[in-house]
Order: sequence, then structure tokens, then C-alpha cells
Amino acid sequence: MPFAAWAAIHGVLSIREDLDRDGLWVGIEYALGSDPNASDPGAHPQSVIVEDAGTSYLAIEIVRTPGRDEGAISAEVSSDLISWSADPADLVLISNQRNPDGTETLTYRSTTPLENLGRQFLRMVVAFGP
Ligand SMILES: [Ca+2]
Repeated sequence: MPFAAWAAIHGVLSIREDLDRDGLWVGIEYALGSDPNASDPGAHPQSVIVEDAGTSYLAIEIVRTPGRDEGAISAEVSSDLISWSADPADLVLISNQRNPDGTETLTYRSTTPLENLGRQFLRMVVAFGP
């Protein structure tokens, strides 16, 4: 579904407004599939710890509704909140799981084991346009 069609259904005008004041802009709500007119704390990405071969890693889980024509979702990692990386050497998509309700859960994890971390941050990125 294109953003313009979805926006018309929900009565929104811009990707950069937060009608329900839940901290998620309309463009993010579109990409995730949440309702821009009803605050839903559960729509926010969640940080989790994942285990791989006995090693723990910081990860981010993003639940989205598939079928969006715009608003590509990805993730980035940082150790200082200034410099962010989406390089596969730093961050990998480890799971894209279909859920019973038709949504998908994307899980990105750092490539650096938790035991080697000082600080690390993960964030979701939603990109519109070419
Ligand atoms: Ca919102």
C-alpha cells in the first residue's frame, strides 16, 4: 500500500507528525503498520539480548506489517550516539519471522559480543524516497 493511500485512510497529511503523541511519527507508524491515531506503546522497537553459539549479543526487534511500498525499515548501531553504522560487519539481520497475526518481526543484532562492549546503542531507521 502506498503511503498516500494509507494516509488518506487515516486522515494524516505528513510523515512528520505524531497525532497520538506516542513518540512515533506518522511515517514510522505507516512503516510499522500501527495506528497513527491510537497510541500503542507496543509498536515501539524493543531491545533484547540474543544468544548465538553460547555468546550474548545486543539486538533490536522490530514488528512491522508487510506490504508497504515505502518506508523501508533497517537498523543501525553506535557506541557513542554520534557515529552510526549499518555495515554488515557491525550489525546483521538475523531473523525475519512471520507472526500468526500477519506481522513480521525483524531482529537485528550487533556483531560485537556483549562481554566486549563498553556501551552500545541500536536504532531503527525508516527511509522514504529513492
Ligand atoms: Ca504516533
